[in-house]
Amino acid sequence: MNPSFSLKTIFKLLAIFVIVYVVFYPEPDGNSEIIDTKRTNMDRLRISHSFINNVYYYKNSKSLGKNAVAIVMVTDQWSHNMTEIPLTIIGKNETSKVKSTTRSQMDGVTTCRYITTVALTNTVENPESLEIQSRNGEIMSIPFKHAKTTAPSKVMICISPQFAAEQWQLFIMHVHISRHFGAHMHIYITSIIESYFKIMLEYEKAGYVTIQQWIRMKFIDPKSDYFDPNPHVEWRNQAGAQTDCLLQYKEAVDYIAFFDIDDLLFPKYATSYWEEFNYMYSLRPASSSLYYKRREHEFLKPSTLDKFNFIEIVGSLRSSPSLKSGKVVIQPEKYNSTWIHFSQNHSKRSRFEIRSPHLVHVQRPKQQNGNDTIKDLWKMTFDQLNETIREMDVLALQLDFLMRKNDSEVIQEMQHRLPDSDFYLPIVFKCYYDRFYSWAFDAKQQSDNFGTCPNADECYLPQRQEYPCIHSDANYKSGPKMKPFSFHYATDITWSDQIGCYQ
Ligand SMILES: *[C@@H]1O[C@H](CO)[C@@H](O)[C@H](O)[C@H]1NC(C)=O
Ligand SMILES: *[C@@H]1O[C@H](CO)[C@@H](O)[C@H](O)[C@H]1NC(C)=O
Ligand SMILES: *[C@@H]1O[C@H](CO)[C@@H](O)[C@H](O)[C@H]1NC(C)=O
Ligand SMILES: *[C@@H]1O[C@H](CO)[C@@H](O)[C@H](O)[C@H]1NC(C)=O
Ligand SMILES: *[C@@H]1O[C@H](CO)[C@@H](O)[C@H](O)[C@H]1NC(C)=O
Ligand SMILES: *[C@@H]1O[C@H](CO)[C@@H](O)[C@H](O)[C@H]1NC(C)=O
Ligand SMILES: CC(=O)N[C@H]1CO[C@H](CO)[C@@H](O)[C@@H]1O
Repeated sequence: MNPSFSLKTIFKLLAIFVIVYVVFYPEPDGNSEIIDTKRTNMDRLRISHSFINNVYYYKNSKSLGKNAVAIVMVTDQWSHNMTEIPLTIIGKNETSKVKSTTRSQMDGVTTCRYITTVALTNTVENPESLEIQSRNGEIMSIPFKHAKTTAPSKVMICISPQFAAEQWQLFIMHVHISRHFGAHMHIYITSIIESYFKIMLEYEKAGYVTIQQWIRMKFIDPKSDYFDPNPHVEWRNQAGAQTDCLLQYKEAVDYIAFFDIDDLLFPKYATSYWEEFNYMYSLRPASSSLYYKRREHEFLKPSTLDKFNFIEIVGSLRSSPSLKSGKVVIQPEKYNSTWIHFSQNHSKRSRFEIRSPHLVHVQRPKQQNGNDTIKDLWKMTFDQLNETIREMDVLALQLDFLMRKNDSEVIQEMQHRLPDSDFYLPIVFKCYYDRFYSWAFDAKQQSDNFGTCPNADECYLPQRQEYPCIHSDANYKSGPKMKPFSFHYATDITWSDQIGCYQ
């Protein structure tokens, strides 16, 4: 045997082994959070993480078909683009098993790593389980709910998530206006002052509002490197909450409005929202949405419930000449997802922009107690009220408010524990201003945050002994290591009085 030949062979084999090892041995995917406080790291990860907010099953959907499934989640769009990569869903019932693929759409900005995503498919009838199967063969079971088939009203107003919520005045105003014009309010809460929360629960009992927890997203067992979604999604995933509201009421109502708590709409052509929206759609039936621009307003915010009076509040309203980007009212069969202002899956031309009325945007109240520092930060001018609010409606609102208060011992008891001046508003407003409003609306383009993901998750919120807070809480689950998307979700969602007033 020639020893040099066998040595050569050994070297060849070694070289082949090294090449095979380099090509096929999986690069480790880590297991840790990548910290990116500047929110500018655009690295692509081998695995995109995704947090599932909710999964809905529709036995019969006008727009999604029979046995439809809608998954609403946030996905890391910079690592993998879910609109280009279908997911495989396995639905099982007693007798059948159906494997289908999804079609996804995203709604949000490309400047944030995580984006609201809806994946749609059709599956077995009456599924007992739903699973996602990944390209690497891993299977994960996902919890699902039946979408609603009935609702308290034909018009739903979905209110984006509230955190460190203290402006009970805005809630009382909005919830009575919503009720008076025939809508039901669905509100998402992350954290809220306890006394305010107890009053909100009274309105829920009386059938004015439905309250739902909006939780923080968490990857409890990520199994590969990840970015925390909370600081890397647009405004606490507000678009996700609005999309969740759309998907749960999709088959149950005629109209859905995606508003903030400070976006008030007074109908102008009819006495109820339902008739007003019917009328608007009759003018342009093919519209994807009714688009109401927002007009800034200031008003005198009462410091106590005793001083709360719709006649005085409306009397103090003053309008700004400027109009800001608006909010939409939609027919749910025409929408599968939405963003904060409208769905980006519809052309601008398809939106019916309503010339009048506008939303009465009450972001800038003046206080009876306390100073108004937010007004110095971002200055605006106000003149006499330039929106139509009927006196008859204002009187009815005041009467309904008095009756509600008179009817509820809890409201009477809690009213003395409500905060009489703003504490969190100036802190949150300053934080939002620095992170976003300054460069987006107030021409301060030298901001360090120019063009970055609109998010204020890292803003510091002090806590106060005298005003305890209720916060959403949950347990979390992570699926196996799935490629290219790994999924996480929450279970046992509840309220906690142990967390405090945080985002
Ligand atoms: C919503 O999804 C359904 C089912 O995939 C589709 O037929 C419909 O066109 C979608 N609508 C919009 C507005 O994207
Ligand atoms: C994802 O893919 C869609 C469809 O191809 C495209 O419109 C969108 O810009 C892509 N998003 C990103 C972040 O690349
Ligand atoms: C299971 O799904 C199949 C296919 O959708 C359907 O034909 C069957 O009726 C379903 N079984 C039950 C018990 O709903
Ligand atoms: C305004 O009130 C806030 C909190 O109530 C306080 O921290 C701040 O110093 C006050 N500012 C002025 C100018 O009085
Ligand atoms: C009131 O609004 C109308 C249009 O909606 C505008 O033409 C008019 O100038 C406004 N008046 C004032 C005083 O701002
Ligand atoms: C308030 O409630 C009391 C009894 O509960 C009733 O007698 C009174 O008429 C009510 N007042 C109003 C304004 O509804
Ligand atoms: C304008 C727009 O983005 N339209 C898209 C809406 O979603 C459907 C289905 O995903 C696409 O086919 C459209 O191009």
